[in-house]
Amino acid sequence: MVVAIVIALLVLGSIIFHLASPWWQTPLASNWGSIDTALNVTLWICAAAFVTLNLFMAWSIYRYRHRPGHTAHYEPENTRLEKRLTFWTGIGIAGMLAPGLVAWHEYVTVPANAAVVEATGQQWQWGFRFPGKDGVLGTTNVRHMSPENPFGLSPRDPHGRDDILIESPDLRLPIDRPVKMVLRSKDVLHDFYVPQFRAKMDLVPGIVTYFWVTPTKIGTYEILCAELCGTGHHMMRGTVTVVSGREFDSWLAEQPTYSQLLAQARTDETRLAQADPTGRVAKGVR
Ligand SMILES: [Cu+2]
Repeated sequence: MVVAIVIALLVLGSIIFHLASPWWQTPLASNWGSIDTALNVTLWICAAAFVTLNLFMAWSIYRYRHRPGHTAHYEPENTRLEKRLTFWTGIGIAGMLAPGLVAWHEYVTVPANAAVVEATGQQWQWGFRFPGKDGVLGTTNVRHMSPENPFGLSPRDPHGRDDILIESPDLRLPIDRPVKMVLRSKDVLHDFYVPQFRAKMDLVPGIVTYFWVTPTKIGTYEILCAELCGTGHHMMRGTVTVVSGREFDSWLAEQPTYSQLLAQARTDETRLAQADPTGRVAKGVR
C-alpha cells in the first residue's frame, strides 16, 4: 500500500516539476520550429507512457495486494495482450521517430539560395570563413596550415584568394537569410551548437559536415562546443550576432580577405628585412 502511494506521488511530483520547472527551452531564434515540434512530440509520448504505466503499477499493487484467503492466478502466456502491447509500443516508437526523421531531412536539405559560411574548430577556439565575391570557398588542406595560414587555404586555388577570414570567435549573420554552415575540424571532434537556433552538428577531422539555418531574431547568441574535446573544452565558446542585412554587409566588407592577409604578411617581412638587413636580430644573434 505504501509503495503504491509512493509511486502515485512520484507521478504527481513529476507533473508538478515539469509545469513549474524554470529549465525550459530558450526562446527560438531560427526557422527550426520543426525541431521543437519533434522534441515536444517525444516528450508528450514519453510523458503519457510514464504516467499511464506508473499509475497502472500503483493500482495493480493496491488491487492485488496480499490478503488472507486470496491466491494468485498463474497465467504464463496471454497472446492477445502481448499483441496489443507490441502494437501500441510500435505506434509510440514510430510516433517519436517520424517527426525527427522529417526534421532531419529538412535540416540537411539546403535551399538553393543559401549563403555559405564555414566554421572551423580547433582546440579550443572557433574561426569563420566566408567565400568572398566569387561565392566559392577555396580548397584547403591540413598541409598548408601554419601561423600565417591558419585556415590551411591552398595557395594555388584562385577561389581562395577572396575568401574572407574571421580569426575571432565572433560571427555575424544577417537576419532572415538562409545560410549553409559548413563545418571543419583541424584536430579532434568538436560540435557547433547554438541553442537558440536549435542547430547542432559535429565537426569531424577529415570530413566536412554541414546544416543550414535561417536566423529569425536580432540578438547575440552563444556558440558552444558540445563535444568533449580536451581539457579546454569548457572555454571553447564564441558568439553569433544576428544583425540586419545592411549592417551585416558593411561588417563583412571590413573583414580581411586571404589576399590582403598575404600582402600584409609580405609587407611585414619586407619591413623586418629593411630594419634588420643582416637578419641577426631576427635570428637572435648578438
Ligand atoms: Cu571542442
